[in-house]
Amino acid sequence: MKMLQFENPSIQGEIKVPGDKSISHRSIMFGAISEGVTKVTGFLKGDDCLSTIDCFRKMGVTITEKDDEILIEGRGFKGLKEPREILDTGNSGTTTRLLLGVLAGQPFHSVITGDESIAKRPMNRVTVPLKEMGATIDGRDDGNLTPLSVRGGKLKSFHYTLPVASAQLKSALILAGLQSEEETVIVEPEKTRDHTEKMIRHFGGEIVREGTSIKVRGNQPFKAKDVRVPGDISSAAFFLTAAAITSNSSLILKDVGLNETRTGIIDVLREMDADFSVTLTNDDEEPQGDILVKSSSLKNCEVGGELIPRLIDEIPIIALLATQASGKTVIRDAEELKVKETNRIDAVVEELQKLGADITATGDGMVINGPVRLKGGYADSRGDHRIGMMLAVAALVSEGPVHIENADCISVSYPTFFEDLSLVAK
Ligand code: SPQ
Repeated sequence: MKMLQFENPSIQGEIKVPGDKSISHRSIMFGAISEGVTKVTGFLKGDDCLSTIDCFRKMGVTITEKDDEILIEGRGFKGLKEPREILDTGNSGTTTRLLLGVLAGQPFHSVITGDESIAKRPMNRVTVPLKEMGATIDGRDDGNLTPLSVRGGKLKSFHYTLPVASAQLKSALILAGLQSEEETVIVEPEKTRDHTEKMIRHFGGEIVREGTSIKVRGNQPFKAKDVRVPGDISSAAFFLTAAAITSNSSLILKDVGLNETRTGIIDVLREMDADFSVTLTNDDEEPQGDILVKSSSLKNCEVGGELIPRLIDEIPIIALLATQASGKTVIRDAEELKVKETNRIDAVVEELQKLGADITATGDGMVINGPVRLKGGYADSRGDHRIGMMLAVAALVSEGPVHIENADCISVSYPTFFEDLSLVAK
């Protein structure tokens, strides 16, 4: 149990949040399927990304750590080996789903499993289309739940409209499509994070986007190329909120990733009248910049539609932000929250209610009335890193202490979160 108590705190100074989780996973995967050695800087050494490293090592890829760099000795898609052991994806949905796409095209047998939370997350969104492409996949609940066994094979040409806006599903199908003899066409209902597409181009491959449809050819050679991972905007979101909701705060977040498919939180901060500014420091394929954020007088907003995929992981912290804003904030079109590490609609609403927030669940989101001075109390991360960090930030605006059950899970995406919080909370 972690106890946090602050007396009129302000958030001051400068921090650099750890590397982007989505890009870190993909840097290992693309490094592994390329020819040559890829050097990754800024890699997130959180449990989730370490699970990805572990799985690729089990398929014969040499991955080493040198100072702050990760070196991947790529083997190409054709050089991956049948793993002797079970591939353990831990708590990581990204590892599980993207790996299924890789394994679908591999002419060997493998078994994937993860932790208790992964065992509840739906995999049929990925396994059903991968089976249609030609892979043999089985598991609990007719191939929906882990452990899953995969025998990959020759994959055929495929045209698929995604039933949900999911970057993991899109990426799994792209990774399978890259191993097919023919072309794969994927249509997204809404644009989701495009790190996989950017990685393909970065490693010398081709992928074409026309409106909502994405076309990719199989059998493309990839050449190793160093990757710089920017700071994770999903991690930065906790500190952006911390500074905006406390008095006398002024915080600089350095080198935060600003890929436009991920910056929905910036749009929400603007909509809520937050006092912040962004300075672009690197304008390459994965742009990054510094964000200065100050204490803010916040107003309510509406979050829904196409914005949802651009901030899906930030909704727990946006809910907290809304408790400190004047008026009624409505979050809608976010049913996907129900199949994350926890049911994040229930978890956010029930845990924030315990601390004294005026928040109600709806079928596809939540409604929050503010501003409310939180009381503090006992709450539970439920094993979900983003709920754990949201509760820790809630302690900054609570009268009494906040006790967080299961705070250890934060290490999946932000191992140094509490150190960084104590560094800037004055
Ligand atoms: O990897 P995991 O556990 O699914 O992580 C989460 C998170 O909060 O860190 C979701 F629970 O992020 C997903 C995100 O929600 C990471 C991701 C990606 O890297 O492709 C895409 C999103 O998931 P989805 O299901 O919308 O594709």
